Amino acid sequence: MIDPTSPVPKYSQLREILLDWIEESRLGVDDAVPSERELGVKYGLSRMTVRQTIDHLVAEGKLYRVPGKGTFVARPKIEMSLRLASFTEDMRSRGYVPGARDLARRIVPARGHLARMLGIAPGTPVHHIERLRTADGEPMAVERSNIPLSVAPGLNEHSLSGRSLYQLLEEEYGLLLDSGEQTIEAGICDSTDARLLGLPSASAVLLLQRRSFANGRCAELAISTYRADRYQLHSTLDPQRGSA
Ligand code: 16G
Repeated sequence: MIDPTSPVPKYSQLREILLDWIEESRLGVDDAVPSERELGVKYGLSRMTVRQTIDHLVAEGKLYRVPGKGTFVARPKIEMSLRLASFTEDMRSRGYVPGARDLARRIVPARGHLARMLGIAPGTPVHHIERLRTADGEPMAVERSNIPLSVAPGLNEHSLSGRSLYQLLEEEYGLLLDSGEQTIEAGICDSTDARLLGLPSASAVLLLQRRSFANGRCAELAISTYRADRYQLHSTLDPQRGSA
């Protein structure tokens, strides 16, 4: 029930109620949330207050709207792995069937930025591989990998459709990635990635840039676009102790 005497704003109280329904499984994924009018009547709230709560939950990705149909409970987001795992391993460990659709494969000379990031001389040839990554057939990310030709000569002759790149690098080239670094930032997807990911244009995405190394040598620079409506980041935090 809403407590009108509470210092907690009414829209926050309604938010707590709706989140309880979701977390206690009274409302499951894709279940319809009662209409704004029904919620207003049930809790004695104005339509505007109810809308404010629903708008926030939609913006957070907890609910989604279907025009003309109503508001529904969204799927929980996937926690983005912060390990040096392949997409295939990561998806399998979560019970999804990983997939990859080849979008482009070419060999290009690395220009300034790319060459610097890979630690190679400008003009050195690299494999450029673009793939759409899927989980249970649903588009999740567009990945653009750059791998120096010298790291994996002949890689372009191997099909990557439905195959793990990391597994291929290990099996064919004995390449074991042993360290990596990654930057993650918020972004807006361009029209190409929006179309590939099946998102409305200019949707929010997570932009990832990962460098992976084997024996101290950079083996891959991957620039990826991940759906922000399906991924979230989670980390544990240690207290900062003993520093000046
Ligand atoms: C991850 C890596 C990507 C790598 C891919 C290999 C990020 C941002 N990307 O998705 O760099 O190419 O795994 O996956 O983490 P695969 O072995 O399943 O092809």
